[in-house]
Amino acid sequence: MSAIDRVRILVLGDSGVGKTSFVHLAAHNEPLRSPSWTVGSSVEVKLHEYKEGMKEQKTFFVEFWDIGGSHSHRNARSVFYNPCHGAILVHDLTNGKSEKNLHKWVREIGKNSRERKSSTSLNILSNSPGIGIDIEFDQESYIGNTSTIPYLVIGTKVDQSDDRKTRSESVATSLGCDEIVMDCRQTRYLAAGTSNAVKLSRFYDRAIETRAKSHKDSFTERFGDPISPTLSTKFYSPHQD
Ligand SMILES: Nc1nc2c(ncn2[C@@H]2O[C@H](COP(=O)(O)OP(=O)(O)OP(=O)(O)O)[C@@H](O)[C@H]2O)c(=O)[nH]1
Ligand SMILES: [Mg+2]
Repeated sequence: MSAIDRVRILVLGDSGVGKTSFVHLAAHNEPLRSPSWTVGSSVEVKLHEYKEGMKEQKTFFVEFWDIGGSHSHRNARSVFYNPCHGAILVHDLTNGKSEKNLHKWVREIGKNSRERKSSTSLNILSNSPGIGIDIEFDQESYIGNTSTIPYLVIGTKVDQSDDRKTRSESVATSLGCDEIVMDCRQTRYLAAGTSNAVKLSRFYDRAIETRAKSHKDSFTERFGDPISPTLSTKFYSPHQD
């Protein structure tokens, strides 16, 4: 039997927003009654069918790397960031600051990615109502990551929030990704067939494609592109008429 491939998803956001609660629900299909504060990171795994029902269908392990959000542990977190095939950004709908802070988490991914090049300052998310933020960050790695890894934004504690749509959509819109608004203590928010379940499944599929692409890129880096003109000429021209 062949081994099942794994895809690695980072779950990021401020302390107390509900990352561990979300991951538990997504991985076990049942709510976590009394989560404790995550120190460092914890990993949960679930099986996912890539492109279910299609001829490309294949089973993968999705690894959720649930990173403790405490500010005091930020320096120790970098060890968890590589490799990263996708990121779930979690904020608490009752705490607007946790949404604004998502830009810091995106920046942490950028800072800890492999490629570090020129530094610059850009105004990211500035088109979003209420979250115009100037950020000093590593432009190449930020852009590299935003363009190469998929994101999903989760707004938690919808059961306690009145102000749902405008806040939760803005970061997701800026990143060009889907969003899910939910109560992490209720199974029905991720039930099979719901639009949330479809968004999650689509996100896992994108992460799997990102992983496949990064594997192909590192192969190409080491051995060259197997279908590049150079290789074609070298290996096939002697057999041509
Ligand atoms: N009402 C409500 N409470 C929630 C929801 N999600 C999480 N909680 C509660 O919020 C608290 C913090 O949740 P955690 O899942 O531990 O948060 P975390 O983001 O993992 O926090 P750190 O591990 O410190 O980074 C817990 O008491 C959860 O039960 C939700 O959707 N609604
Ligand atoms: Mg936690």
